[in-house]
Amino acid sequence: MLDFQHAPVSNLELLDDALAGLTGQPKSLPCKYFYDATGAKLFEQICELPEYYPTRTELAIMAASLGEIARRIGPQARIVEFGSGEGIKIRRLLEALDRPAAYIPIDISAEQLALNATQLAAEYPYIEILPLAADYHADLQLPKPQADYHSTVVYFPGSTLGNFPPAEARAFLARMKRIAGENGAVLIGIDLQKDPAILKAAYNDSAGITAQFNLNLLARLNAEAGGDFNLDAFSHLAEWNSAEGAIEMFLISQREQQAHLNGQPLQFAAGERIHTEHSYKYTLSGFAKLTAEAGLTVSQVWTDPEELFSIQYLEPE
Ligand code: AVJ
Repeated sequence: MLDFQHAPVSNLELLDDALAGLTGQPKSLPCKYFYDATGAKLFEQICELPEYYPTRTELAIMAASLGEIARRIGPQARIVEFGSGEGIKIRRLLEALDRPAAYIPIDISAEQLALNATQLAAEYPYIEILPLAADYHADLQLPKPQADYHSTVVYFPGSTLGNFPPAEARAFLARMKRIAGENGAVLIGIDLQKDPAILKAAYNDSAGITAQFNLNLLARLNAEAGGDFNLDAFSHLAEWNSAEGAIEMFLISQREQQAHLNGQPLQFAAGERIHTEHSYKYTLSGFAKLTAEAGLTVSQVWTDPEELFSIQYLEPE
């Protein structure tokens, strides 16, 4: 048998997940693999695109409502964030809060986490920064701050929950509720349903950055999982699925072709799709229903004047 030229496999988990997704029907790849160093940079560029409204709208809502958000949270809160908090959002929040007791960023990438935590600790010497390197799907033992704390608030910005299908989103909300505890809360960014033309433009930008972001999955397979994908033979597609209430991204095979992963052949028909991402968009009532199913009540919603995006405060029932 012919052996194809490919880089050695350096990421076994990626190889396993990609083989499972690409030998299934329909084909798919997990969206968590978008964010290697190149993908993270491309996502930063996406956030700056004129068509991509979520990031700038969430920041504008924050800027307009920070005082109210801080009052809701109250003094001496322990803030837990899923993600490593490299961004502007956590800084705004920490600066607005009344004597925050601690900030606990949770991230699977220990290296990135340590880097960001060191940076934040230097900027906010009066806040205990207690990074926790963990997979946030596993059970977590949160670090205890030295300072007294009044409540625990789980912060999950960026509408990242939108990447989970409803059943997983519900389970994840229930998990956040458990972490927040009885007098705690969840502060979450949720993207809203709107004119599909606005949604489609946000995921099909004219500069083609989202296409590069999507195709980077194949570049990663080539670099880390022994792949030999021809990136020019796949194209980017993002569609609004109105039945699901989600933007869905795909990579489409431009012709009949074969690619390999670690020597294993994979066949693609002309026009065949690889599903790469769900980005669920909610109505305010739809999201309230979902949180209720997870035992959380929406106690306050902040939106922009056009109701493109929302920041929501959820408390245990
Ligand atoms: C990081 C999940 C919020 O779904 O809008 C951006 C990722 N994908 N463009 C989103 C993404 C394509 C983004 N989230």
